[in-house]
Amino acid sequence: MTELHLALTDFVEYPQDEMLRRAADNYQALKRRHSIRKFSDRQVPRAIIEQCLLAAGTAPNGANHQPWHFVAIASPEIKAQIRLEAEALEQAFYDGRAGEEWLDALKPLGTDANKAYLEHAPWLIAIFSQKRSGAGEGDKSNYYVHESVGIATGFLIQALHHAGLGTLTHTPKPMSFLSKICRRDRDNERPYMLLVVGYPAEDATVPEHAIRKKALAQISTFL
Ligand code: IYR
Repeated sequence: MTELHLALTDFVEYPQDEMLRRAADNYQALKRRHSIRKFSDRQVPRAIIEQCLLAAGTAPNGANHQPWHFVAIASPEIKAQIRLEAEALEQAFYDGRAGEEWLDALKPLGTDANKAYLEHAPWLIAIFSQKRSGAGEGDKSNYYVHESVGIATGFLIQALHHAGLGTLTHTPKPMSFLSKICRRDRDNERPYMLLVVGYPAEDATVPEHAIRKKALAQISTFL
C-alpha cells in the first residue's frame, strides 16, 4: 500500500544573491541572542508563547512521533516552588558536587546558586522528552528522542528570540523534581530542560567570555 503524499507547494526559492543575504541576515540576528540571567518582571502575553511552541512543534523528529511536551508556567506559586528546589540543588552543585574542573569552567560566566530569575521572568517553559508515546496515544516506542527534543528546543529558542524575547537554558541537576511540580510525573516522560523566558532586565549583562565564538575554520571542514 502506498501512503498518501502531497505535492510540495510551500517551498520558497530565492535567487542566490538573495539567499546569501538572507543567510547572512539570519546569522546577524542569531548573533544577537544571548543567554539572559537577569529578567524583568514585565508580562508577556500567552499568545506569543503559544506561537513559539507551535514553531517548536514543527521540528524534524523520529518517525514524526513528536516525543516532546512543553509545560508553560506563569503561575507565581509554581515558579516560586521551582526556584526553591532548583536553588537547593544548585547550592550543592556550587558547594562542590560539580567538581573543581567544572566550577573553574563556569567562573568566566559568573553564575552562582542564586536563581532569582526563576521567579522574576514571566514564563518558565519546562520541556519534557517522551521515551514512549503516552498510553492514550497507543503506547508506541519513540525514536531519536534526544535528538528530536534537542532540535525542538533549538527551534523554540530561535522562535522566542525572533519574537523579541530573552531566554536562558537552565538545567538544574538532577531535574527530576520538575516532573511532580509540572504534573508530568509519568513513566514515559523525563524533564529535558527548563527555559526561562521574558524581557531582559534593564541592567542585564552578557559575560565577555560568552560572546567569543570559535572561528568558521575551527568549527567546520569543507571537503
Ligand atoms: N546549572 C548551573 C550550572 C551551570 C552549568 C553550565 I555547563 C552552564 O553553562 C551554566 C551554569 C547553573 O544554572 O548555575
